[in-house]
Amino acid sequence: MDSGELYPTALIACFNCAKPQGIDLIDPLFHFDSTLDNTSAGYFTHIMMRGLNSISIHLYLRADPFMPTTETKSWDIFCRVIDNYGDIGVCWRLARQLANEHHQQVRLWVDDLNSLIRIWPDVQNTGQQQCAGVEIRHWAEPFPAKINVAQVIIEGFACDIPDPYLQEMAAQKCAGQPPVWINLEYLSAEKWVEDCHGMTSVHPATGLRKTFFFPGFTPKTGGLLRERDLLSNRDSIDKHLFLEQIEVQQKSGSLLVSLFAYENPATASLLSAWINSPTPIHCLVPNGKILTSINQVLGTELETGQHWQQGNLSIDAIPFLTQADYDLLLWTCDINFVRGEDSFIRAQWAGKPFVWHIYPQDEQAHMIKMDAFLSLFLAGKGAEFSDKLHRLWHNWNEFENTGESWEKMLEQLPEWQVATGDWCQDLVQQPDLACQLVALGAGYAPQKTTTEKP
Ligand code: TRH
Repeated sequence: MDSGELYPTALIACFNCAKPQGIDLIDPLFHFDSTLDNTSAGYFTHIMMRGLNSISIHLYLRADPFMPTTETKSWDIFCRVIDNYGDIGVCWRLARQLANEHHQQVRLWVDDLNSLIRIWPDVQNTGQQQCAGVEIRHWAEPFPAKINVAQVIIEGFACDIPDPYLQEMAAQKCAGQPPVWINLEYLSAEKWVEDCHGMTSVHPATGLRKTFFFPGFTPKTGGLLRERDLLSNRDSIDKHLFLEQIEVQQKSGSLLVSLFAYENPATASLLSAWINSPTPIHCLVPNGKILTSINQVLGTELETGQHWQQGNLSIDAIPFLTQADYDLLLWTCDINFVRGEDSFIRAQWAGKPFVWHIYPQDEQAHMIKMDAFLSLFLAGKGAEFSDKLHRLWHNWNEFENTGESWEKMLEQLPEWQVATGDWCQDLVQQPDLACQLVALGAGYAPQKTTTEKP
């Protein structure tokens, strides 16, 4: 923005754009801060005006509305690993994207380095290191006192920031530079997420304001993690080369299925359907919990690198891949079984049919979440297709006869492929999660009224 000729009388900062340099020169006589929510594009607009008698409006357009900010801020992301790989999976993916795509200075605090090493083997088991553009710190007790507080702080999944750090944040606030404090929540397709996304609460002891940021599938939520080049990379993959790299020889004419799930008693009926399937099924299983279920059902001790065949089913036990290579697996396969949160999202970007094993919660809360997602995904779809998909996902998650519902769903394969492709194309229209966080960190995202923690 050229502030040399004239001070602007109006500034429109669209959702993803950086704070233009000239804005510091504006001393608004009149300040109007409004949020317009264009649901189709998912943008938000803030308007600031100065002076009323000679309003002139300049519109500064950037070519790509999703273009990230170039303003570098320091970020601290805190991650406690509850179990499995989803907590660190999401935080690590976000950290890398903020650093590499948005040129932010990112420090990731994680309490369990081994989980991170599992999905990103370049990481070392050491207290402090630099990897993939991110500074990684082992979050151990006691937490170091007098650590420099970042400008933007992400608390992964309400993990509670360590007290010494909180005190430093409070000191920053007293010095007139309060950091932006964001709690990144778990993903849910439930309707209430739209209302709670962006709500803030004031921390009683320090007076610091925290924003609750909810990922989601609609423009009124925080969106989903999606790297800028994700879909173009997906579309240019050399599947044969990838299969060669993981030492898999695809059975000709077979349906390639990746299987990532928690231990699941319904594996028995699924494997039986696959053995007797009219279409050959070639199943790729990254080392993990579901391999235990497979071994129990088959009475085998399949290990990484081993192959098994019976009837029309071939199984390859493949290594647990790096997070980046796991995407390639999803893009290569025809149908993906996924679980938790991060692999579930990645399967959607693959644009291929997928079956979700949702992370089990007390009192069947996860089934409400799963149905909320199915309602969104199946909106406008035919009754037969909807019933069959609903049944397959329920059977798989409720440990019932998944084999039968699989066979029925396979009759709908072409429709299923179109539905997942269209779903991906719709989702991609929305700003991605990292872009939205950057906007929030830069002060451009909407603030909702202060509330108690939702
Ligand atoms: O591992 P998950 O089940 O993770 C979680 C956690 O249980 C968490 O506590 C819970 O809150 C959350 O689910 C809902 O599933 P998820 O989320 O799919 O994470 C798996 C990660 O592992 C993901 O980032 C992809 C990665 N991965 C690889 O890097 N290589 C692989 O071979 C596979 C199969 C996955």
